[in-house]
Amino acid sequence: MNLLKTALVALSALIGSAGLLAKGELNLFGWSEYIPQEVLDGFTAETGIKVNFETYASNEELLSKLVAGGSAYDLVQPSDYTAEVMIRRKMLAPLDLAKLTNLGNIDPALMKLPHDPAGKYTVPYMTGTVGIVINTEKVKTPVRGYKDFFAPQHKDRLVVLNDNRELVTWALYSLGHSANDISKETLAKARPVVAEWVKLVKVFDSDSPKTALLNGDVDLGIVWSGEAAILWNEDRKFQYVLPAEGAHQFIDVLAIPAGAKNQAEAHALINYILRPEVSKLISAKFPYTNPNLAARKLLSPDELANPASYPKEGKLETFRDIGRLAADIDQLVTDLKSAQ
Ligand code: N2P
Repeated sequence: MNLLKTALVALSALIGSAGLLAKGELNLFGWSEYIPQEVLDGFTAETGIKVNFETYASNEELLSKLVAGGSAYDLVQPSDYTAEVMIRRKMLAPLDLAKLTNLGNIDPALMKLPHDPAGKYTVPYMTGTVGIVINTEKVKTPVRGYKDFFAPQHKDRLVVLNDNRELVTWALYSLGHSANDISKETLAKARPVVAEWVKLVKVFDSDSPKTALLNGDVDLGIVWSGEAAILWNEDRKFQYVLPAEGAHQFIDVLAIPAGAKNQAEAHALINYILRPEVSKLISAKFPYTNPNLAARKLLSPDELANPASYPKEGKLETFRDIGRLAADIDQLVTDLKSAQ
């Protein structure tokens, strides 16, 4: 027995010295088109920690995968309001802030917000807005808000996010409500508006809505600001407008699911992402609004002047946890889309 043990120790030392033994790993579940692979590769090269990376395209997809269990994620990337849901349902592990030595780089104005008032569970990753992109070579009439966007003459010329909460919020804004004014009554008012709108849309896409605009399939979009920023960098004909009625501002965060097996590794990746030079790489590839003030100092004047990444003005609101009404929203949009 002892001999066997000695042999095993010798064998693992041999594998370890040959660099064959993994120095840990972690399972990351993040938004698609948001975390550059080169950042994960850089982390692995430095730490030896392997990152298994899966992606999703909506907060609802993240939540349902986590609730279904089975997949053992160590690091996830919810939006503010979904982190709020997860904290309420005790789905997140408290962070060990002592391990996050680079946390001071984050804009203090984005810490301890209502979704995580004690700042115990979440670290801002990127923030952004949801707004209108217009191909100004194709669209000559002014488009200032949702009502202009969803005009009958734009039928089959539109791409919008494939996101139920977003779609219903735009309808609420067009009716004069604010983003979180969600009740059975306001949803009943939003329903006929959404019913008309879905008939006009050509493409629903949350992963890469820029693609339909770039290849000329559509002339207008309602997209995440980072997608609009990429379009602006490609061609100045793509203009970004924050809808006059009101626009959604999101703060997407990094968080560790309760019971995650590889929490030390997850903390290491969060702290790596918080480094200014790493965060700068994220901005270069996915030009959202960087909450890391030390990283922002490293961005070029051109990056900071991108009107989609760093909008100058806008009537912005964040989403809140709306409890069971989230299921009503999903039902409403699913019904209306399937009636198509
Ligand atoms: C990235 C999606 C970004 C953010 N593809 C949505 N909150």
